[in-house]
Amino acid sequence: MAEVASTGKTGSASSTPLVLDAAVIGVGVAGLYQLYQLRELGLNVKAFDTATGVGGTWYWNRYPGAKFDSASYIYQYLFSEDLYKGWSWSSKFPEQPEIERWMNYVADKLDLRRDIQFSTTIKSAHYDEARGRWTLTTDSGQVIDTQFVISCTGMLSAPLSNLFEGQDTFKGKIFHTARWPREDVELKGKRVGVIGNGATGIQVIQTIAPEVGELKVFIRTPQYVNAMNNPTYGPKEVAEYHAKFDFLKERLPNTFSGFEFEHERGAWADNTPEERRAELERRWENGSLELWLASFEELFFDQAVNDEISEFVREKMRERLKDPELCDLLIPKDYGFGLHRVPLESGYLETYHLPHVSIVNVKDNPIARITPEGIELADGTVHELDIIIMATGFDAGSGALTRIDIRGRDGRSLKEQWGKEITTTMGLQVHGYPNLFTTGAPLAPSAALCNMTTCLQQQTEWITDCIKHLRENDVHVIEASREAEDEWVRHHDEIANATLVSKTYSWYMGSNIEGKPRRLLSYIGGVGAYRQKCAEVANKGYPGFEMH
Ligand code: NA7
Repeated sequence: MAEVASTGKTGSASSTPLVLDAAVIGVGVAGLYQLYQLRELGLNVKAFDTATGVGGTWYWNRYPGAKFDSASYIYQYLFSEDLYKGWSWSSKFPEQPEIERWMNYVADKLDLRRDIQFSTTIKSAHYDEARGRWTLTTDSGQVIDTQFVISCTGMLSAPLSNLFEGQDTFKGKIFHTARWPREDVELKGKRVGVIGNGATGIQVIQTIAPEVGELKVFIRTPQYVNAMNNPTYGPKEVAEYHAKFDFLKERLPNTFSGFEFEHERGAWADNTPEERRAELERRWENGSLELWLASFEELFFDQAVNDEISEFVREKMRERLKDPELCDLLIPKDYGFGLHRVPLESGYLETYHLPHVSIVNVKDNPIARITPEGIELADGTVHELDIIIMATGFDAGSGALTRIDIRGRDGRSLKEQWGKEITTTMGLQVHGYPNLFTTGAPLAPSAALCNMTTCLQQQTEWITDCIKHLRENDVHVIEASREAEDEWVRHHDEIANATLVSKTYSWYMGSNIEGKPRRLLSYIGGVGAYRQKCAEVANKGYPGFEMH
């Protein structure tokens, strides 16, 4: 095992490199568990994170109203019953501070902090083919020499925070939701503008509306929503879900979406209209992502079925919105339910009944720039504001990796490559980048259509098993072959292109960023099916991966 030459954060590029077996980038859900597993395996491993604390997504997304859309009791690690049962949630969908506390609990319980270097951004990662090792450089010039790199950088961690001309001229304050400050932001009585009404915008809007003086919501694309049912949990409920530990451990990795629920009614055509309606009502009433991810599979690929379910949701939204003008602005017409990420909400629609809340429709009259006073639209109208909240989303999937200067064999650049076409092998490796493993990456099930903890546990476990295999067989380098990658991309595309999701504008397809190559970023063949395919590769000794 390699020696650790330097454990501290060092200040200059010329200092002795920190020599590791494995470097984990990011200490969110994936990174914490990956660090733990590789340490258990006996590797000399360290994790690095830009943040000052653990949590990843749950460290950065501390905006007002940030909370789970996955049930808390399935958003946990299932490898340790002790770890699972040592934590109790206060509700089904708790808020960010509680989630961040949970991640700190995990880090402490597994004694992970001694191997985490915080306040450290990995700026570059270059592969040296002769040595079969990577050289990483941090923002402070520290150099890390490591055999393996495992990116646990998250699917949604590169915020689109610099979108508009003139942002730096604004006299008030601008915040992107994923960079919300740790200290309190005074919103009381302020004129606030929110740009974006995705899952994030909706949580912000419904939370801050009662507090602010005036709220203008800049909407380009309306969203289907599903009302959240968020019961609180006391000792009785906690005991009930703790008792399901074995069931959940078995169930979650094998469902379509990594959630507890599953499509149960069979084919749409095999149900009578009454049965379909009853199923939709039942899933709707559950107030979770069930209606979307576990009603009828045809929702994702059969236009007629999607039309009918979309109309069901529109009807529900109309009942609550009442006002025809609001219905026109807030109910989607030109794409189907479930083809974007479906946000859960609590009183979001009713927010627009408040007299100080209004919608600025920026579909045909887009935001042109930010001025010192506020937001200026294409027609010259200026909306004067004190605070602008950008709930404008992320460079999803690829952005977390392309912002690092990653160079593989022959100096090839991942950023340049993915600027032309985004490909991976099962979302776990990229051909041309030996000994680099990726989690939450494109072409694997991830945030879009998966309970993240389910998928990230499975991916990090696969990587750990793979590294164990390499060590046991005295193999130093592993790289996905060109053929294996092509084959995976073909399989991924075949499933993706048969869905309606791939025909719809959204970040799922990379369409929220001009010039980003289009491809469904998440594998949509199902979490259970993906897990089986990954297990098959491992069980057969990693065919399609070149080793030496
Ligand atoms: P999303 O879902 O990407 O939403 C971003 C929102 O910002 C969306 O409503 C966009 O409208 C809007 N947006 C982005 N750029 C602009 C401009 N230039 N003008 C007007 N509106 C704009 O990000 P979220 O953070 O809400 O959610 C990301 C994921 O996090 C979510 O799916 C969950 O998995 C958790 P558009 O739809 O592009 O017209």
